Amino acid sequence: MAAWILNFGDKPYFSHTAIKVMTAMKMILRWFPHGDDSVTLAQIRQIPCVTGVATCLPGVPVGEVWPLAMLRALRDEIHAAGLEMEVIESVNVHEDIKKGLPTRNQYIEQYNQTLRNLAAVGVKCLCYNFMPVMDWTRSELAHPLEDGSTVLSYRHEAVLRMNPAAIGDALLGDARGYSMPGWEPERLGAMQEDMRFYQNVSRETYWANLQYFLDAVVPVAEEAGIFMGIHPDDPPWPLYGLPKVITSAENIQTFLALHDSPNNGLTLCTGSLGANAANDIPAICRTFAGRMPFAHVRNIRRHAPRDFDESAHPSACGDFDMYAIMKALYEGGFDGYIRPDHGRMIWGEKARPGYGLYDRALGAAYLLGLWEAIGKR
Ligand code: CS2
Ligand code: MN
Repeated sequence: MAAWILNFGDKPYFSHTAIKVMTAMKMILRWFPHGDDSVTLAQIRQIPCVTGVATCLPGVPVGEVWPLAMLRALRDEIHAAGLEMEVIESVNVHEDIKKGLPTRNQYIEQYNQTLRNLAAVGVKCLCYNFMPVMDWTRSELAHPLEDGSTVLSYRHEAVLRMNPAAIGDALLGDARGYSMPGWEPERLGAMQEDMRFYQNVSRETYWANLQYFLDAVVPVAEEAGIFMGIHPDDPPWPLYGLPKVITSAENIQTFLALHDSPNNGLTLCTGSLGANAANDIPAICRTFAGRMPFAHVRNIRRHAPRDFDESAHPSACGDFDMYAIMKALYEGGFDGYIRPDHGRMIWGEKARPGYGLYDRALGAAYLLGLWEAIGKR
């Protein structure tokens, strides 16, 4: 475990706890089991150099222990297809934990048991988020681009005009029958009440609730050998008066310091953090690469400070310099898992919005090409 020092703004950022997840980066793809995905493991196996999947047990209600027998069966299915199951995305955090209710202790214990069960089937990295009420937000799931493809898009005014439950209904209606992670039907039912609850929760209290969670789960993750990576808030700006935490380099630094452990890290999501043009993604990669077990790398095109479309992965197709991002990860010593993130829907594919095979395969190949070229300079 290397000690490392990096400059963060004018303050040096020092940590004894840079992680060593693996000896080399691994390219993976997100995949949903139990028939909840149009993409097969056999197809993923044929994308050059993709070694595994980030997956989940979508049927287990939020807060309950993920059963060992189901995890074993899932691992065996993935291994039989010639792929690894080293990354889980996501074990969602029960709303009572985020709200700081007395009942949180029981859900935290169950979270810890899930961590132990994940370790028992060889999982090394866990992606989760701490967004109140809703996971990611978009105004449209099939926004047409000039090339005839469709993408997820976000228009701030349109989002403000809709109430969150209506967004949930609209998103599920456009999801072709696939589950939309983060917009589970049980969440939608409780949404109005949850929204009201958070109007009286300050950011300070919310940070304290996050710290309480970390203090309870990170020691278990350490024992289990699991690297946890929190996913940034998507989009990274205030919405509906809800507290937001993982939105900027400063907040990432605050978060990592809440519980300083190699097992308490960040899932980089370029598309989430980068929606705010003030976030310098290559700088964030250089600064925190040692605390990132997992990276979601995709591109977006901004149309206004708070309006954007997701785009194809190459730099030329969006606002990000993907070479600079991958170079910063490489030079920062990143040795975790990378996946292409949401892709366009192309070539007539009918898949879960954002999670088709074709454009994500193009994304993986492009990112691997950049990585190889950077390594050979
Ligand atoms: C998002 C999230 O990164 C993504 O693909 O769409 O659903 C993400 O998986 C979660 O926020 C991670 O917990
Ligand atoms: Mn992401």
